[in-house]
Amino acid sequence: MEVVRAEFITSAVESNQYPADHLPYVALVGKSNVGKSSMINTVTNRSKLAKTSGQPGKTRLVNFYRINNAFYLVDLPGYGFARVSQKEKERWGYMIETFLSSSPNLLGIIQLIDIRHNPTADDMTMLNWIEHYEMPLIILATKADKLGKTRIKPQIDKIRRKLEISLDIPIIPFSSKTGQGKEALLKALDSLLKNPPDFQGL
Ligand SMILES: Nc1nc2c(ncn2[C@@H]2O[C@H](COP(=O)(O)OP(=O)(O)OP(=O)(O)O)[C@@H](O)[C@H]2O)c(=O)[nH]1
Ligand SMILES: [Mg+2]
Repeated sequence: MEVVRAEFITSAVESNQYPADHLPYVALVGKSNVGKSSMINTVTNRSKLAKTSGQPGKTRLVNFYRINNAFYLVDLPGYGFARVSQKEKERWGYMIETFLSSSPNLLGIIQLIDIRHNPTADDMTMLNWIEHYEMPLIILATKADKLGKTRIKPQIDKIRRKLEISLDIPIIPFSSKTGQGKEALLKALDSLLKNPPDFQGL
């Protein structure tokens, strides 16, 4: 797939604020600061489409980006960010849960995990949820530029072991800095969109 058009459409809290055109959604989930918003900029070749920050907790709403007038990449607030109030955490949890439980056109999920770190308890909770609903999943191991080339494969193998996922779920080493993994991700998105699974949303 080539991204020829990418537009920010809207930010939402409640499901009645989501876009009304019924195009499929592919949602990005992961810890705060893992690189979700940066990934959107990288795959769309638009360095400032999604707001990013060195400080975790940048994305605070559910943001919809329409790609090629064909589907949405949905940027969700990150989980596991300790330095926000309990009230804010609950609000983010509410937005993520609302999104996941009221998106009949959710086609699949991209879960982002920092290639340098073991998956967190929150990553495991999210993965269990995704597996429970048999939701199609692509995993990106982000910030691959921060590891030497020879360390990438062993680290991917380690993450796969920790996640205990089957070999047919891809884990793509990815870097928003160098563009590594971008083609593999676009290919995985293509096959998700072209061969939508039986899964019909929740
Ligand atoms: N070296 C490197 N830095 C990255 C990469 N991706 C993201 N970053 C940096 O990591 C920081 C966080 O990136 P974001 O894209 O804002 O992360 P996020 O997951 O959207 O974070 P929240 O909105 O808080 O959930 C920024 O300083 C980015 O420049 C990458 O592939 N390589
Ligand atoms: Mg973000």
